[in-house]
Amino acid sequence: MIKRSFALITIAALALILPAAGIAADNYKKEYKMSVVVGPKLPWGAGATKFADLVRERTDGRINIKVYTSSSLMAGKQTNEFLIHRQGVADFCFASTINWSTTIKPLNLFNLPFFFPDYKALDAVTGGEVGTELADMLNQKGVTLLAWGENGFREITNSKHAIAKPADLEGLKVRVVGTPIFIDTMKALGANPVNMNWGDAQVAFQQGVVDGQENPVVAIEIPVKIWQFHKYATIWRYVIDPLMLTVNNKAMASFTPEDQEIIRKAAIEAATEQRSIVRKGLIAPDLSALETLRSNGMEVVELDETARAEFRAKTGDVYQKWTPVVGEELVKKAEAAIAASR
Ligand code: X2X
Repeated sequence: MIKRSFALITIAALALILPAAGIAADNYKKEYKMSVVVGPKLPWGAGATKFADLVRERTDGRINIKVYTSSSLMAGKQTNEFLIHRQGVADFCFASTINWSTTIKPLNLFNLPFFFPDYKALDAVTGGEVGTELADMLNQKGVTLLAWGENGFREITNSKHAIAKPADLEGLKVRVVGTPIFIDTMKALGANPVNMNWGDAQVAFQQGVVDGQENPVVAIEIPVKIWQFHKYATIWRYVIDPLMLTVNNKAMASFTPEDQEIIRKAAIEAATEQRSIVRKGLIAPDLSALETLRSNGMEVVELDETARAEFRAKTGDVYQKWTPVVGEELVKKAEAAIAASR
């Protein structure tokens, strides 16, 4: 009897030890890959580097993450990022919801035109039930959302004239990401959208192949010195672009629980810092980021709520068409969270 229970305990102990041996740190890869669409100097790319550095330091070099910037893991095609992440080509990503929304339709929530009024509304949505549901959805598709970072509210710039009312967009050739809802929104506003990857877009601005573009002020427009190409900016907050710091589930499961914890904490730290960097100068009373555009010669139009409502009305059909694609329930929950944040 004693012998038998001893044997059982031994088997039980082995059962505990053996799977753990499968995730010993000696089995780690020499390099883990992290994908980022933009260059290393932008706050978005710098946030990824910060995360990789924190993980390397805190794991004493056990987990070595190399950041592949400028869409290099997907040969420039930014809308393929989720696919290569899911396949494990990229173990980690610091990714825009826009670039993944072609594959994961509910992420178009953030692309609904004139849906999010401000940062408070955004935080209420990502930090609440909707954020959790989106994280669960990603998890089912094979990736873990570690933290929300931010690209920001996307503001339009162009080389032709100031945009203060929808009619001002008529016929303007505007570069957008290759994501269908952006084409619908720009067409609804009377513009002539052209889709292009970010790498090609910067050359297109330079050569004047397009008249305009839309991107966040602090995260993109200031670092790329958009005033070199465009004289007019309109602050219209038409869509919000959160970033997701993620890890492939298989890669995550290959790390020890201690290292997983280090990864989770580092992600929250790096993404939170990145988010505060890109919001700086964009929230009244500190609107210094808009001053930076002006001091570089740009004419900046800030839409008030009445003017913004006109643009929103013009894109009503886009909202109608895309709500079922996102999911009626999810849109309703987001609307409730936004209303509660007022
Ligand atoms: O391509 C863009 O405009 C960028 C860099 O903002 C995104 O990846 C969504």
